[in-house]
Amino acid sequence: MTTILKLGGSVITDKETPETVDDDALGRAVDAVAESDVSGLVLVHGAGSFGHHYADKHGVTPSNGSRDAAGIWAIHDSMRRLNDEVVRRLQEADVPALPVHPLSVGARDADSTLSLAADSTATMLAEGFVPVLHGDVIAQIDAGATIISGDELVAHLAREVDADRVGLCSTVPGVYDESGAVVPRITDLDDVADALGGAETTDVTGGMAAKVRALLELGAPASIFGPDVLDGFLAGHSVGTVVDG
Ligand code: IP8
Repeated sequence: MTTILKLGGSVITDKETPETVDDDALGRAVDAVAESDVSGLVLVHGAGSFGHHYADKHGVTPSNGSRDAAGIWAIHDSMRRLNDEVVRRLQEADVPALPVHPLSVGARDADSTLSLAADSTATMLAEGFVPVLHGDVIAQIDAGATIISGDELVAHLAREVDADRVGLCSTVPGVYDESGAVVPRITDLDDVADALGGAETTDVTGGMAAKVRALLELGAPASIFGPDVLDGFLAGHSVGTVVDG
């Protein structure tokens, strides 16, 4: 059984203050992982108040690359420092966490298709470690380096490691319907197209609609939920919104 869990950047950092870990929130997430008996866990975390600031400063996005090595390193370095902290806290709680830095093990080709040396993550998993990846910069053919988000890593890894379950722990408790209630299950984008602003507009507006569309194509059930039910997700319960195409 393999589970991929993404901890959103805004869950584990203080978004208002640059480069600040939300110690309490990270501590609660670490405790939930440490106290669960989930085996075969891959963790991915986002940037929060770390990488985005440097990505903006150096004008690097998922589609706009840069060849400025110092700028690319500044973005990566901030994410590596956040990752160091996440891995350190997990290890302190006796979780056998090890870092995997996408910049060092992956690349995109000219049409943006991602390849990751998934051997690294898969071998760590097979050996009983908990690989911890993060949103990062990544070299891209003909573009220098571009941003790779945690969500994109989750979608890629779900196929590479043949995940059985995927969880996205974010600051919202799930996908809301038009009345503001959390939708328990989505099997088709049409189920929530009205609430999300219409399927046609999703690529432009991004946000939750783009997330749901990507999750519908995963081939594994994916849950979107808030931090207060992370322990329930890790215990195998249905929490938040389950997206299952
Ligand atoms: O927070 C963004 O990852 P995300 C990564 O998962 C960088 O979107 C470096 C800005």
